[in-house]
Amino acid sequence: MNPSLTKGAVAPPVQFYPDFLSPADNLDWFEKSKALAWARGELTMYGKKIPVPREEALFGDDFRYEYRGALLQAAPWPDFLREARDRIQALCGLTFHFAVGNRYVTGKDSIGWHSDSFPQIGARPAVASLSLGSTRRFKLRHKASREVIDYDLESGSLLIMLPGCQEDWEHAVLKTARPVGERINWTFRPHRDAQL
Ligand SMILES: O=C(O)CCC(=O)C(=O)O
Repeated sequence: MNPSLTKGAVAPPVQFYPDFLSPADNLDWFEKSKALAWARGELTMYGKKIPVPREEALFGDDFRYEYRGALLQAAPWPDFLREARDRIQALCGLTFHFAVGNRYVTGKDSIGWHSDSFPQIGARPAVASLSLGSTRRFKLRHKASREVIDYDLESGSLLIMLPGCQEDWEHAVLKTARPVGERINWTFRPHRDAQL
């Protein structure tokens, strides 16, 4: 079911394109994504270092990005990812300068509740999310009403979180006990310094 909107709920400020990619690009870009360099970082919880429950990658224009407390230089765009960025920009008229990749190898990989609100992506950013591989459930939760809306993000789907979404909503892809295959998600984001 896509999306699960309860009667009377507030609709989140998103645009959803379930079939953004053709089946051919879908498969090709998933394989190309898998072949990139991925890293499973560490985070500190209650003073203990634990592996991040997903693999990550960072590509983009020539800027430095603050990422989990470190200032990183994004690797240059692979051709297919730049093309994805260009196609998304042409579709929605918004501008994106870098992409964060999340690779969920099994259902144990996840990303907890959060909003993408870092000073570097500017005020009221739009964030575009392209999914490849296995379907996972993407959850949006309104910060005030706690209303939760689910999107099952299939391969080739594009969900654009419009300005206001990060301010009023959180999102997550939670662990699942269901047997699921690998999934890769790219979130395309603006960079404040490009807008100066
Ligand atoms: O994998 C997803 O669909 C969500 C990724 C995400 O929440 C993020 O990159 O901030």
